[in-house]
Amino acid sequence: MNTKTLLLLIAAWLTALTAVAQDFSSGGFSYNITGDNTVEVTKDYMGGTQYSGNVTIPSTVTYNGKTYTVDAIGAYAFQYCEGLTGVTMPNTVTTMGDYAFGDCPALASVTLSNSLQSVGYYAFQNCTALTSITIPNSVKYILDQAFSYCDHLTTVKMGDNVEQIGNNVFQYCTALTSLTLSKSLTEIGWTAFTNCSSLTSVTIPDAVTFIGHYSFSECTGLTTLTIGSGVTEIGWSAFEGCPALTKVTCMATTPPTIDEYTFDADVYAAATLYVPDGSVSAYQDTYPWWLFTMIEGIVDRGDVNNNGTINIADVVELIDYILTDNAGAINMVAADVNYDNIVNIADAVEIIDYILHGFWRND
Ligand SMILES: [Ca+2]
Ligand SMILES: [Ca+2]
Repeated sequence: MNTKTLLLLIAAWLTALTAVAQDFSSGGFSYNITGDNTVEVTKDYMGGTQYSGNVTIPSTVTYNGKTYTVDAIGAYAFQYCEGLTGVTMPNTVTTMGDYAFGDCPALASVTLSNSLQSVGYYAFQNCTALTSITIPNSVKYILDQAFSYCDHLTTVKMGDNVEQIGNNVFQYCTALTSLTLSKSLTEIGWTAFTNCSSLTSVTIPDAVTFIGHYSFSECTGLTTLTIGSGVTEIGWSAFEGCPALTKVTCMATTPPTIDEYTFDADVYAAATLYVPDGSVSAYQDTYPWWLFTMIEGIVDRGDVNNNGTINIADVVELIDYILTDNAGAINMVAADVNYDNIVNIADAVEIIDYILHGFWRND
């Protein structure tokens, strides 16, 4: 038996295994009872008709006189539903199984549950009609391959609490132009955005510590990259095949670990690397960062203590300077946030305002 035959047999066996699971149908949906009061939506195995059109999944369903909460979308539940054009998930749903909406070629509109904890493995893979997705604030994890090959997806709005983007999550989303990453994001998986060729600008939030291997490889349209202050490791080939990069900013004061092949040789030669003002020599002395022929310091407005982030510690340092006049202790250029050539309490007020609201009032 060759490998392909074996795989087909395993696939058939898995399908048979899942096919036995369907406890009842109601209102056009099939369900499995998963707990005393809970059900998951499952594939329509017995009815023979696939889900189609715009569907709104109910939050509760009554069966044999008992009311169940719909708290999950089962694995494969809507996979290969060719006529499915839209889905609205009730806010009772907290989990979704693998391939839940995978390979639905007409699925254009998706509203996720505000209680969803994670977007499942392969959840929307190959949903080639999907143009935008909003990830709710409840979601912490976007699991491997969740949106891979969604080649009409242009806009991804991510809630503030996504901590991890798994492997291959957005690979080959070739139309993706607007990407807002979560400020809670700590890890970007391997190959997560590879071949997102329409991306022109990417900002990696400060909370991210690890940018996965090949994560943005072959993003051929990428010109501007900003890496947050928290990054400690950028994987090999993370930005390989991104020849259009001309401006790379890395806000980490200590040069993160990278590989020679993290960036293309042409990028090392032609792009400008911007790093915190006090860290230029550290980058110039660290392999392979020193391959960048142009390394320039940036003054991070409001980063009074030069540590790459702006927070209350900067305000404390600034007030300490105002009280003691010890100018050597602070970055005077960064401290003059209102650009009036005086460092005084007005600057401290503006920094507090920035910390509270996230933007500078006098921009
Ligand atoms: Ca600071
Ligand atoms: Ca000032």
